[in-house]
Amino acid sequence: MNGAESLIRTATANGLEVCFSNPGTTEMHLVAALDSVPGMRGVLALFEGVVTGAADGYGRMAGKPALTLLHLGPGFANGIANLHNARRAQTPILNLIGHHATWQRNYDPPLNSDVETLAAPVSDWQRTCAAAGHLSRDLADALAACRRHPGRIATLVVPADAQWDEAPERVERAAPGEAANVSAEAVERVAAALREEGPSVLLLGAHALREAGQRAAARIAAATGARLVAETFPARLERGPHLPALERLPYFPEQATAFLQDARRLVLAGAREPVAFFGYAGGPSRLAPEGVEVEVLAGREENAEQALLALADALDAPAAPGTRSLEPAPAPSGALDPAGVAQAVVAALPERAIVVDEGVTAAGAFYPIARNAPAHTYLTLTGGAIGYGMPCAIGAAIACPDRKVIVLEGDGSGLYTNQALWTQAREGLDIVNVVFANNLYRILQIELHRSGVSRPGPQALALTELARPAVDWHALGKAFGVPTHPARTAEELHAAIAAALAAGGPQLVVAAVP
Ligand SMILES: Cc1ncc(C[n+]2csc(CCOP(=O)(O)OP(=O)(O)O)c2C)c(N)n1
Repeated sequence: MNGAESLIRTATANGLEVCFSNPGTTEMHLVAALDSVPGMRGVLALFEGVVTGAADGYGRMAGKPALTLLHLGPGFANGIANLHNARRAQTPILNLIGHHATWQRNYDPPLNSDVETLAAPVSDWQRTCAAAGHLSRDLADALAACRRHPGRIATLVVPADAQWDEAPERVERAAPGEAANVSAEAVERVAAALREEGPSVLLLGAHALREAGQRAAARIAAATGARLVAETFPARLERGPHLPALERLPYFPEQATAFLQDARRLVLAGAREPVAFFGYAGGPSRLAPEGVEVEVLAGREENAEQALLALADALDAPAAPGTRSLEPAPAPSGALDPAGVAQAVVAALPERAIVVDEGVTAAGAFYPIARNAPAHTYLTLTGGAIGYGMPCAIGAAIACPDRKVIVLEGDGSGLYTNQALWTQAREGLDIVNVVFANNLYRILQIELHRSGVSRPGPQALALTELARPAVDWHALGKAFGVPTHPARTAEELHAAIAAALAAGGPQLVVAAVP
């Protein structure tokens, strides 16, 4: 058995099943090991940003890491933006980066680079393997690092000679991950604060947004009147009539501050204290207004579900409320403004769908309108680096083959990683991509306006519009082997999504947003 086989055997023996890949010469033995060792599904993506975005979607939905297989420093560097998003999402991912044979690296060949430095900012754990005999232990250590609650990114650099040299048969086991429980004192302190006078906001993030956390939060709200609010960009939020209708902290700082204005205290469960996404001249960084007490129930890395359950019990809170009755969603009609778009998507949304939202301005009304949608899982862009949507859907669809995945995709964002469509087609994944073709970076035009540029000049306009030439999304879908459907009104969008869902497999709905 060579080192590459030892590595893949260790991965499969520890329950890993998928390797999102874009390999090169320094990964050939790992590529070959996917055939000589059974049990690992290799999935090719044509750009590393698709590899890492897919691993993010997989990790969010599977609750365990996928492997990525990347080609030296430059290949890894191409995947960094989506690893940045994944790190913000606290997604478990195990990166394998092939490298030159140890002795070859000394000669500084063209693809040589300081991969360890590139990996550091997006890796919670990293190691460069010293020899084939270490690979099983290295992989098990990397996996143990990924399993630290709620999920981490581990990067293992694997020199080519470590892949081809002989390795022992022994397969190492990775330590299980454990979540750090919140102390009884911390729970009691927050319970005491919540018993005091004045309105409270309970801000939920990370695993507090899974079902158990939300149910416990609903009990706390019933006992104390606290307002239940989701962080602005959750990695994974469960929604549906069986769960409370969470509000969501607004994106723009002045809206978020106004939203929190009347609160006396802000209790954080798995969420950070909210800060502005960007600083604006004269604007705030911290969003909680002066005078709002901030209480941390559970930090981002603690067990927020356990903390919420313990808090509900400490407050003698009643049982979780039953199923909410949904208001009938308004029938989609008229223009493809944000409300029309959201109505069309919600009306077509199947039970248990996974919605990946990178729709930027066009999808701005989806969250509030989907309050009355059937049960679904909602994934958002956690780190602000656009180009995650269609790749993330690949991973979500592979992790959950019995569920439909719907991507809400801005056209500008989608063009960063449009090669994702090819992998969706090749793997036959049940994904409906809805692209909002406004031929603009609309949000940047809004930001220009907010920066005080009321009449942008020709250069500023040229850097924020995509219409010359407009991208032909139908041709793009065809090029990658994905059937497309046009939509110009909310009625057409609803019908197109319904037809795409019924057809099955990857589909592209091109919504001509005004
Ligand atoms: C990696 C990265 N590059 C650039 C940006 C800056 N940026 C934010 S939104 C945006 C354009 C989004 O356009 P689109 O997806 O078409 O949505 P729209 O604003 O039109 O609704 C850009 C370029 C970013 N956030 N991330």
